[in-house]
Amino acid sequence: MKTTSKIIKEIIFGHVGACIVLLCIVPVFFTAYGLYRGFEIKVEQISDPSDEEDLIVVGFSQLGSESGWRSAHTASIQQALTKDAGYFLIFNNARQMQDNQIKAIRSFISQRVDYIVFAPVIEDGWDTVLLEAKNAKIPVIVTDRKVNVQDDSLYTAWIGMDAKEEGKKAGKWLESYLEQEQRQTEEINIVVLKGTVGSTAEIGRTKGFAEIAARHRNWNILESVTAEFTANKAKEVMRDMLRRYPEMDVLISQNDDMTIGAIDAMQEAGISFGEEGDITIISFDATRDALELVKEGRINVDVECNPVQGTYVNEIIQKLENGESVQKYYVVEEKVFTKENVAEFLKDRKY
Ligand code: GYE
Repeated sequence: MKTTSKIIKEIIFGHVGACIVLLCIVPVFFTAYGLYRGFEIKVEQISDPSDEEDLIVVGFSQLGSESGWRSAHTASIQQALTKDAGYFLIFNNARQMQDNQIKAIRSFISQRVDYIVFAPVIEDGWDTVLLEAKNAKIPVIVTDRKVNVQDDSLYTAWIGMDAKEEGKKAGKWLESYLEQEQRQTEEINIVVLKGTVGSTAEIGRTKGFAEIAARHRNWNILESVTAEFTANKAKEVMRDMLRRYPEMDVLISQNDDMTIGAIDAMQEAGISFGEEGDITIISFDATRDALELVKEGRINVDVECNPVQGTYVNEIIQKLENGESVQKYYVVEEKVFTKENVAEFLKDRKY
């Protein structure tokens, strides 16, 4: 018969023994398994090169996600440079900061990507980092906004819009609208919501409109304020301008998101706008949401800016891959939308 103390000893030593055995076996097992897995991975890499090795590696630095237009632009690049089309796309969102874009480009260089695609937040300040890309022999494709560099050979190609022409189109529309309304001699008070200062869209749209405005002594630009291309900021700025300028006749808003923010502020203040209202609205981009408002006559005119640029990027890369030469500048096609012509385009508008 076992004594109580024997039973206790057996339990303790039995479990301790089992624990010791387990403690010895488990690490041995995992080490062996780890070695086996490691070995397996190595073998896989050597004997069966992964698909990625055949893909064209593209680093894409997007400047941010401030607007509906920007989402459409990002989607267009992502939809063109897919794995099925032969690409491995590394995406980076710089959240409106040039420094972040410079860091992203440097990281693409150190990863030795095949191509760098980027949408620069502002025009200035790219010479150094683009020279680094050039020295690393990585072609750079600039999309959307422009870069202002000393040496144009720092990038291979640019795809984007004619922002100055867009500004002119806005001015010319206002010219003919006022004529039609027989208000050519009336004093016309204008406020401008500008986009990101120093960006191509802001520089071009401002210059283009100013060129037309210069022909009219009765056009009075009361103030131009940046709202950074965002709806929230525009609502804030517009609230303030409506208080300060009760005489406002025309709002020029350099993108649709800001227009939508400004409309919120006008509604809040009980001020009428659009075809039937007191304030004439001129917008840019022509995204779906804004075109709905054009259709309703709440935005008078929307000057299109085309974000569908991914197909061009793909075409350029394919040509370069085949050793063909590419154009330096590609300008996308753009229209002007009013209540009269918007319906036929709205039905196919994806963004
Ligand atoms: O108009 C605006 C944006 O650079 C053309 O950037 C682009 C502009 C576009 O976020 O909505």
